[in-house]
Amino acid sequence: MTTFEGNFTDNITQLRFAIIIGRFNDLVTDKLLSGCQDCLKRHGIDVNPEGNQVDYVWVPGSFEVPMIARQMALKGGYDAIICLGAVIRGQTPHFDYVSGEAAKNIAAVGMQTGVPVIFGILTTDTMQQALERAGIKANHGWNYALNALEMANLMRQIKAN
Ligand code: INI
Repeated sequence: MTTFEGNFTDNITQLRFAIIIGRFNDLVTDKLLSGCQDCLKRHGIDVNPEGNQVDYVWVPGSFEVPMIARQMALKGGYDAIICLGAVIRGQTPHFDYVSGEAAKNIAAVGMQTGVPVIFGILTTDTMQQALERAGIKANHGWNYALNALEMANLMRQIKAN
């Protein structure tokens, strides 16, 4: 029998990623993206938009992220798709609708297409909490990229064996 476990070294130059970023709260999502790119770069991925390893898609907000993630997954050729957004609670129930739909539909994209989709939508009560998770204390974007690398590698291993 076999133990499958993703690593961060195999086939690095062959991996391809799509990153979908919500522009809403871009003070936060810009930083998540930087963290993401930093991690990918340090693992040997060419993050240049003109290169052939990472494609970037900006959408209006987190609500639109899953639809484009699905489109990119169906287009084919990506080892993993990273979804970035920031939903910050306001005074209305809007937060619950946007964050709920984003989470549910991003999960559905992975399940329906078989392409690993990383849930990188921050959901916080305040802007301060979001910024803390986007670089002030830690940058969750870095971890989302690490998760994408691991899942991309794991998926290749499972398909090859
Ligand atoms: N989109 C976000 O990404 N974060 C939010 O906090 C947010 N709030 O609070 O409204 C938000 N709304 C926009 C939404 O994602 C859609 O772009 C919009 O509803 C149009 O479909």
